[in-house]
Amino acid sequence: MKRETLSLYFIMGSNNTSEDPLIVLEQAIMGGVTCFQYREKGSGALTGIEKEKLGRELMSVCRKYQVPFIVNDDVDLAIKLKADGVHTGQDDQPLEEVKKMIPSSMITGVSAKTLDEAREAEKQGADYIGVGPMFATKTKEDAEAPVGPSTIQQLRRQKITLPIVGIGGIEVGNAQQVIDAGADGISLISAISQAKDPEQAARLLRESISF
Ligand code: TPS
Repeated sequence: MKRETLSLYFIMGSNNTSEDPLIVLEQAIMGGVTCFQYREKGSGALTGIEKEKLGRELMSVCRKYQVPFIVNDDVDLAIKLKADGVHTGQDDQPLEEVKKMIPSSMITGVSAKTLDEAREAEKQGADYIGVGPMFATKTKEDAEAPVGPSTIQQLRRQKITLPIVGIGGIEVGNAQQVIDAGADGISLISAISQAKDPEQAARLLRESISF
């Protein structure tokens, strides 16, 4: 995948906003979001047919603007919707198995924060890794302690060449640190989904980073 696709990688599920997620996503894309992940997780998350319906609707917003649509964790849903990609965490299905289920054209992303996890992701053919939490985050209920941008710097020093996005607690004031550490982009939920003006929030985030 092109590294530029990861510049401003927005993630959202129905419980990350009090507004209509379809409108939030469209505004965020207008503000410069380059990639989107549908992550329907945590308290009050939709399941079954409702989860599928919202996924379909969010995907059609992405398609309108040619922004890649990636599904978190749910490989079956990604296949069913013909999503552009699927993202898995270390506690989810191993990428090796996921790869056997999906078309070879589908983007695969993995959460990784140690050198071993990053090397494994690379070996299994991940297209990118998400490294974090960079900073303290309230969004992920099971989030571990922040690992900081220096983790990305270390992965680069150890010759991890995969595209990397930093994630967790990223906002305008700390985004450039993540890029300076060697990331290809920033990934975030609340800085956009909880913003009063998601379009402006996305624009300010995009303007706060340079490569
Ligand atoms: C690309 N993850 C790590 S921290 C976090 C999530 C969802 C919360 C961020 O929220 N990398 C990618 N996708 C993922 N789903 C993860 C990692 C896992 P906030 O920006 O509000 O702090």
